[in-house]
Amino acid sequence: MPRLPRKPQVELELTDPEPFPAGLHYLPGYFDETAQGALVADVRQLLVEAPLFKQSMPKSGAPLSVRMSNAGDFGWVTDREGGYRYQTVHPVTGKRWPPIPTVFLDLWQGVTSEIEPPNMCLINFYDAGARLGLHQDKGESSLEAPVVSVSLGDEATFSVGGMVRKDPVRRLRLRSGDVVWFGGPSRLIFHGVEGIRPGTSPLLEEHGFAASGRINITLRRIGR
Ligand code: MD3
Ligand code: FE
Repeated sequence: MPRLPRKPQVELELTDPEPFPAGLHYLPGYFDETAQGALVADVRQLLVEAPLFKQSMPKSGAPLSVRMSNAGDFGWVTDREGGYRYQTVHPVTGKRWPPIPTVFLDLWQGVTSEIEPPNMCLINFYDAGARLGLHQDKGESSLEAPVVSVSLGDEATFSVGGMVRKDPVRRLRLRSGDVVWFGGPSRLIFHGVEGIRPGTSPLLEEHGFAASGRINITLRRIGR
């Protein structure tokens, strides 16, 4: 039986005529190469204290392909037994998370003008096979505060949907040094990372990272 042709997927770029959802701010090339190198050095140092670890889904225990760690007062953690939660200690070392590097605090202040600093910094590491399915960031009382993200290393195909899962998704290529931040009405939009393009950036290897891939940093403020 002949198969129906697949609908072509259009890669949307900077020239995209569609406006972004209100509250989504896309700042391509925010950090230049020198600044990106300094950020990688900060992240590397942070990961010595708080190594990347494997997380798993609540109930099923299915592993996430993205390895993670955190900095700040709280970290985002998930496992089969405990489900999604914020906690003050690394689940493997049992130690408090290291402080959020100053450059990230400055970034938060510089782009959002928020008075209160972030108290949570999630570090996501994507290797060639890693992806993050479409999801909403729905953690507790963090919705009044924005989320600020920085991409470092290999390019990623980022998908941005709408307020319900079945809303159409558009794709955005996130490159090393890009900043994306989300405030107000855009905080609950579905989003995900379809995958990375291995070998598109030498940044991580150039700065002593053992593995190549992509690092994404997200800054948040959660209430407590
Ligand atoms: C849109 N991280 O950690 S960052 C996550 O590239 C996450 O690692 C992705 O989604 C990554 O939860 C995307 C961009 C981002 C972060 C937070 C958002 C997009 C968002 C919150 C609301 C809507
Ligand atoms: Fe997210």
